[in-house]
Amino acid sequence: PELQYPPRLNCAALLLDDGARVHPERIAIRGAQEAWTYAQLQQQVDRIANVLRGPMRLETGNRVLLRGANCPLMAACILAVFKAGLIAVPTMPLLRARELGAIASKAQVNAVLCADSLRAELDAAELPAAARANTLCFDALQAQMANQSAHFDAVDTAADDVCLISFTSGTTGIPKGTMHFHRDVMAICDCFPRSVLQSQRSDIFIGTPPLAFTFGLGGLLLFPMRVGATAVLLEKLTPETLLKAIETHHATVCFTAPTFYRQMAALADKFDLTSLKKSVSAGEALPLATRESWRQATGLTMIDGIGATELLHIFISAAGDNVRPGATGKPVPGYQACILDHQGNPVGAGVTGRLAVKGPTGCRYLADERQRDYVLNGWNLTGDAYEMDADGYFYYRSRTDDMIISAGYNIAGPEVEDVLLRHPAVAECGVIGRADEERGQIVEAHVVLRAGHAESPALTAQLQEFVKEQIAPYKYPRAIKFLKALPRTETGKLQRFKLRDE
Ligand code: 3UK
Repeated sequence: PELQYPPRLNCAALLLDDGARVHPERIAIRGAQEAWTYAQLQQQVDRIANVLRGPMRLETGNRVLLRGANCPLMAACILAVFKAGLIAVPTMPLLRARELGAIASKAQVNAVLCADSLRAELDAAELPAAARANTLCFDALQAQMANQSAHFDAVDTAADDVCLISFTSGTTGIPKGTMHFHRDVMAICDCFPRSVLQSQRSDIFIGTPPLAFTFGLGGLLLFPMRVGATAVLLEKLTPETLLKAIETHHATVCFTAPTFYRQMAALADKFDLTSLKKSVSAGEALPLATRESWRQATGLTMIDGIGATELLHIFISAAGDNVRPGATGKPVPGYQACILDHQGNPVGAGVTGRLAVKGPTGCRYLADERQRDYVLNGWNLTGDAYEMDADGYFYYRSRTDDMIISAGYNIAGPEVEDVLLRHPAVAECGVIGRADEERGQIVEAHVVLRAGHAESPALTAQLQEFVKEQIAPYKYPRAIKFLKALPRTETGKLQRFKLRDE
């Protein structure tokens, strides 16, 4: 892909102002109530930018903490921060006061824009005094917008000025801030959506990931804008309401996590999903069982893609006929990937090792103490154990830290999960290693049963047999625990550390 950008670049000027000039009347964003054309979105964004640079007195490079569920105004706030030459620090809607305080102080935020419904946790958070004094809730923001001009000239920023500080959702619970430039925003729009997704102007994007998560920021705002398509931004979606919304809005592209697709597959026959052409799964490994049930329910070949906050978006993926069962895919054009051993040397095909990635959007941590762990000679180490086949397809095994070592065998939890998910009684499951005197670790499965099934010693034995029949018997779960629900992050990731701590 052509990833050369001019040295002076404001990503909002390119995404928004170009769109508003070329196709002002196309619908840019639909919310629960409103629908904004590109021209209307531009006016909203410009009014917010005028509030930021006028009454809020912010200066180029200042940082703005953003807090809101997916809705048109939240999208406009993010774009306004970019356009005004400021730095967006989006925060996940479910974060608590303590986490918000940590982010505000780590990112040294100068101001806050916050949805009124998410105000309580913000009020309880410890914020830098200047940011506290410069906090606007959406109601107050809208009142101020009315007094501002609907025109704002994009601030002339450098392509490598930081415009976004994104915090990792943290399967470990400790959020890390990562910095991204204006050109990184353009680069993700010009990689995965062009070569793998092949998005078009006629597309209608929908899905669940929050705009505060770069999976959602790209998939539900930046990618549609890059091609003049429409983004549907809805909050509090459930598998059922997302299916309904796909039907109502005639959505063509869906972005969500594997666990959502699993639940949607079971309900899909109640909805008209014929508009849907592409479904993208990311955030955690897509079990083959989920890929297959989604295909049975909708006829669609899921587009799996691995992305990371550190690298901004998806860097290995495959679509359509290029999908190979069990593999995430190949490096997205623009990116390179390889597998390294513990010394940092490349390993051959069929050997599991550490995934290393290079591309236009490398990791830059805000506090650089972890930089050396993530980036080695320009290669980004994502913390994932992967394997490559002779044709260059990449197969996910587990997080590097989550590999289970039992009686000398390496066992990847997700492989055992994929088998368990094929059992008719199993709705969700998570497999971890539990410390064991004799074997070092044993495989322990945490299972959520489907409605109509009850736990029993007989079912436990049946599940264990089921695994032994399909994969090497030493991988079977020696312990099985039944839960009502699995602990997950707001981004759909299983929190294995919580299963281990139980
Ligand atoms: C895991 C996957 C297997 C993997 C993300 C798309 O998830 C995103 O970013 P995070 O920083 O987490 C990164 C880690 O999540 N992962 C993500 N996708 C997959 N594992 N298969 C997948 N398809 O461990 C990775 O290192 O929260 C995803 C776009 C933007 C993102 N930020």
